[in-house]
Amino acid sequence: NAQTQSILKETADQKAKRMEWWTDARFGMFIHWGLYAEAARHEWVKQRERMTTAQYQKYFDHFNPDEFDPKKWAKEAKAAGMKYAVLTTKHHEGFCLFDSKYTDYKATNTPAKRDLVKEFVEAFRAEGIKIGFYYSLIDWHHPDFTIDRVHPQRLGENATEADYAALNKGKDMRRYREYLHNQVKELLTNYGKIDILWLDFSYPGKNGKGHEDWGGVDLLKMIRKLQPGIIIDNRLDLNNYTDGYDFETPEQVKPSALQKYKGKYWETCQTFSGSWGYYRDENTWKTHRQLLDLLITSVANGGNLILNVGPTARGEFDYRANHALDSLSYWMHANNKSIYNCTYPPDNYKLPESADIRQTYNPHTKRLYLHLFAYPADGKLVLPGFANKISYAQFLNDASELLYKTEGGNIILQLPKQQPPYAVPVIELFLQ
Ligand code: JFZ
Repeated sequence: NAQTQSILKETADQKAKRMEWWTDARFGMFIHWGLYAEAARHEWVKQRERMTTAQYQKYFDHFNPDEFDPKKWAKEAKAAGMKYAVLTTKHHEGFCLFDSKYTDYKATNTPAKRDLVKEFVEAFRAEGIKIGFYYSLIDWHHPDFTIDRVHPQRLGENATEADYAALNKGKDMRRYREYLHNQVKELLTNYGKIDILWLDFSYPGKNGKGHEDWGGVDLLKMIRKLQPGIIIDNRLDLNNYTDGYDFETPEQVKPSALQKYKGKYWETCQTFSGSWGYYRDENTWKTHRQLLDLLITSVANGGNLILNVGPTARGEFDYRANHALDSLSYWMHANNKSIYNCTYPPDNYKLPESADIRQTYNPHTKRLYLHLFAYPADGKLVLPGFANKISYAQFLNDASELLYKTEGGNIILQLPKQQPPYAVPVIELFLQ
């Protein structure tokens, strides 16, 4: 898929400048919140269980998040070291957390009676956290959005073309397209400066939807015009344009799969437990160490991590999410210098590939960070070929000196017997 056409005229340097705060930030919070939090069994519940809009109505009628206080969310995001936050203003279910004039299917008409997006924006901005909007291109509520065979859950595997034709009779995607453009315009007009737009998602091809269905080129032009500095994900299906998006979005991949994105702008989106919306009975929560691994390995490959929280229907983070965020905040408080403004090191500072050490590098300060996923039992850490490359070594968490000697072309660091009290200790090397 050659990228040939261009929508904006922007040089690589101009783009780098526009992206700078985002690449420096490295760590963000995703928030998936909507009516599906009440079902508490996946954000795709309407589709998975083939519920009609009438059957889904009970969640709208009962949406009453009595504990919603985004100031608390913002404080937790900040404590964990997250520099930006992206909220689902509308997910595939079509429910709008914001007060849109183009629909009645919105939070202000539920018992919540508030514009939840507005409160989110104010609370996070007050903490100095950059603001992102997730907006679903897919809409299972809008009367003109046609249902496609690529999502066969809606009608079941055995549904025929005629079944789909009957389901979609009278629907007009042109009207949906207008609605989509109008709502994106509202979001980018009524809430001040918006830093990120996360559109989701396209599934082009026969029986699918792509940029032509969304009016993608015009949409992108409008977005850039309304918010010139905004950073946009790659799910609008404008991959054939040099500037049809700003960053790639590897989703729920393993740390070992992140290497192939090196050199691009990218952000891996990850959940705590598997689903994005709150899922009460899910028992597949990642360990705190796995979360740290995702963060460190993202930066070690030159990318960002956006970690998702699915608040409950009462508007709170689940205690397991709180616990994980606490654990990350403890580590980040002591070690965030190896994350912010960092990327992978230049080739001449690369250690041999190892499962036990992940390296990051700050090109501004020229410091190299070694993340120890295994602590050497004898305290000896050999850095092959590092003779004359470093001038000082310390632990990052407490700036305590690490003694070393040169042997042959190698540096041998002598670490204390006792591992510092962090799941992944970090060594900071001052390069010569
Ligand atoms: C989408 C949503 O369906 C999901 O609910 C969540 O919001 C997530 C962040 O995004 O899921 C996708 C979208 C695209 C791919 C995979 C899952 N993809 O391109 O592989």
